This record gives sequence, structure tokens and C-alpha cells, in this order.
Amino acid sequence: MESVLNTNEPPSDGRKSITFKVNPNTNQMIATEINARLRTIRDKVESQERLTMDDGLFLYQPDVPLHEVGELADLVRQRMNGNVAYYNINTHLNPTNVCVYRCRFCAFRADLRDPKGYAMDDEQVIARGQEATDNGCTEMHIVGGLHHQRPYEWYRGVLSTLSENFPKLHLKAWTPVEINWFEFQTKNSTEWVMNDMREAGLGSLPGGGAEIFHPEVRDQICEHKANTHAWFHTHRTAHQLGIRSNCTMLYGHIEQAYHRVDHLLRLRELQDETGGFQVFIPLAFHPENTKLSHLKKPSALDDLRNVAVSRLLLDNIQHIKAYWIMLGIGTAQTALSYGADDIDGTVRHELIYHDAGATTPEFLSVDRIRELIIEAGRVPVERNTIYQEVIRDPNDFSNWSIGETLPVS
Ligand code: V47
Ligand code: SF4
Repeated sequence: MESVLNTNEPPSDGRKSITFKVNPNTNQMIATEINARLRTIRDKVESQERLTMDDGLFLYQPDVPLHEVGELADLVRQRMNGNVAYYNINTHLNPTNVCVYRCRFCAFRADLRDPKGYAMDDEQVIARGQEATDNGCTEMHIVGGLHHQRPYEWYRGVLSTLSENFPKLHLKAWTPVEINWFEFQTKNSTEWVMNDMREAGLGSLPGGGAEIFHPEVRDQICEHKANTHAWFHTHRTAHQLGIRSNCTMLYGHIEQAYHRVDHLLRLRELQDETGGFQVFIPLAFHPENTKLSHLKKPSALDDLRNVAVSRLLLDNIQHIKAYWIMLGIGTAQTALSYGADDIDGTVRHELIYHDAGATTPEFLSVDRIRELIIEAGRVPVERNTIYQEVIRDPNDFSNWSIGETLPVS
């Protein structure tokens, strides 16, 4: 039987689908076939041979036992990152939620005259920087909407205000969707925007705006914003300029296994070329208050399978992040045995997931994060955004310095 892939366009390696033998009475894959294929994949993983599109499609099949997929991913995690799990002390800043676009999965955006809409002024931005510094943050994660009436200088000003007042804070800012908007506003190239933003304080790029790259899905969930080509062009340019970046995949909405594998392989391809991605973050779709609110949130089983399959396919990206805000604490802890080696940070002021129904806390203390990691059997290590170890003054928590550079790809 053909697995359900329903696509018109072949994936990066030219395969369209994969055929499985199924038991006609149960419609489930035959155990002997599952075992044989798993053995082949295990051999490849053990000998560090690259997995293919077919392997990825197979590993995503719900009939393939999750614990076996997790065990393989755990092997890779252990080999790449040892017994360590990383976290950071960070905060979020969404300078505005007003947005010209209307992505169907987004509960965060607001219209220009919506009472929920806001755009921060300098004073508010500085207050957030001060709060972050007082709490010992090393990173500020900055993304938001594309405001109809805020010029490029306003966005640039967010970074320059923060970097002038809080020079130690690493500013991980703007997705390719924003960079693309700035190109449109300034009529300048990606490279120009990136250099200008770097001058203003940009340290690295977050992984957002990736959603699902395949046009069959992208055209249905966010057809107007920066397309797949623009997303890759932005990250390639960043990497060429020596700016590191993260990458993501938004799963659990209308996409199928085939689109997920295609997405992961496209990321692997760019990483082969530039080596500039530090970490991959699978993002579970939260449907509440979105145009896709009729859909069910992905299950914990699906979350863990996504962590594991991404660890296995993305053999050239050093870290996989189990973002606790989105997965929930229990699943994030379990994910540390399914391929993940990072759980993100303390996170204050998260809006994107909480607007979409996330019930996780809005903040975790450092002690709690370390406790979660230890409970999961790993050694907690604080990192900064670009994966350098952070050393804290034991008598003054907000006083920190940079130690060793940790493994990056
Ligand atoms: O691009 C938006 C996603 C992304 C929803 O780089 C949603 O370290 C689920 O990129 N349900 C932005 N997901 C967030 C992001 C991110 C998060 C954490 C760490 C890093 C990093 C990056 O959030 C968007 C979109 O894919 N998103 N709405 C939703 N309802
Ligand atoms: Fe705007 Fe980003 Fe929401 Fe899309 S995901 S509507 S670009 S804020």
C-alpha cells in the first residue's frame, strides 16, 4: 500500500512516496517488514551513514514503534552531545503584534485598529532590557508583527536602544519574514539589511518563519509572507556574513509526513553548504484562537516522534531543542531521551504560544530548569545563544562571563 502522501511535487531527493506491505485485516504494516527496515536504519545510524527520504517517511509511520525510533535518536544525541542538556537564561520581546499578514496558524497578530494591538515605545523597550539584565539574562529573543505604520528605523531602533543600554545582552532578532519586510521598506538587499541590523546590535537570527517549506502546505497557511526561497536566502546570507542562526518546523496542522521530511532535508542541504545552523527546534502547532482552531493539537507521541526523527535526519545540526513552553514540561523532559539536548530557557513574556492556548507557565526559574534536566538524567549546562558556556559569579547571579565554546556543528 502507498503511504498517504498526496503531493504533486517531488521532494529534494526525487522520491514521491514509499510503499509498505500491510496486513489486509488490520491495515497495519507487517511486523517483519517493520523489523527489517528498522534493522537497516539501525545499521546506518551505528555506522553514521546518512538517512534518506525513504527512511524519514518510514520513521514517521505511526505503526513504527516510537520507543525504537527514540532509542536510535538517543544514540545519536549521546554521540553528538554526551550526557549534557543545555539551557539558557533569556527573555522574549515582541515589539509589536500588529501585522500586515494573516497566517492561518497565528493567534498572536492583531489588526491596526484592534484593541489588542500594541507597539512598544523606547521606554517600554528599555524597561524590558533592564528587567532582563537584572534577572541575569544573556539573551533577548526578539520577533513580532510587520506593523503597517512603523518604518524600518523603528525596528532598527529597538536593537540600537537595547544594545546601547545593555551591551552584554545577545540580541537574537528577526526572522526572514521581518528581514524580507525590511528589504521591502528600505529597497535594499538582504545583505545590506543584515549588515545594518548587525551595526545596530543584531547578534544572531532565531529559527522562526520556516513553518513548512513545501508550497503545497505553505501556500495554504501563510501564502503572502516571505516564501521558502526568501527564507533560505536570508539564512544563507546570514551564514555567509558569519551570523549564526537557528531553524524550526511548525508541525501538527495540515501537513503530512512527506512534507515534514522534505522540510528537514531542505535544512540539511543548506547546512551542508554553510554549517551556520546551531540548533533545530520542532514547533508543535497550538490551534486555539487561530483560523485552524478546528484542528487538534499534536499528541505528546507525535511531539516525541518529531524530536526523534529530526535528530536522526539532521545529522549535521549539532543541537535539537525541546522547547518546554510549547511541549509542556513532562514531554520536554522525556524529549531529552528522544534526541533533544537543549530545553531553551527561563523565558519571560512569551506571547505567541500563550495567545494560541499554551497552558505551560510563563516563566521557569533557573533552579527549576536545572532540576528538570537532572530529573531527566542529564547534566545541566548553561549556554549563551551561540553555544558558549556561561560562568556565573556564585555571589552575584546577575554577574556572568563567557567560558568554553561548546560543540557547534
Ligand atoms: O514562525 C506561530 C510559530 C514561530 C503558532 O530560534 C506557532 O531559538 C505553534 O521561531 N502554534 C516563532 N507555533 C517562534 C520561533 C522560535 C521559538 C522558540 C525558539 C526559537 C529559537 C524560535 O512560532 C513562528 C511559527 O512557526 N508559531 N503561531 C501557533 N499557533
Ligand atoms: Fe504576522 Fe508572524 Fe503572525 Fe504571520 S506568524 S501573522 S507574519 S505575526
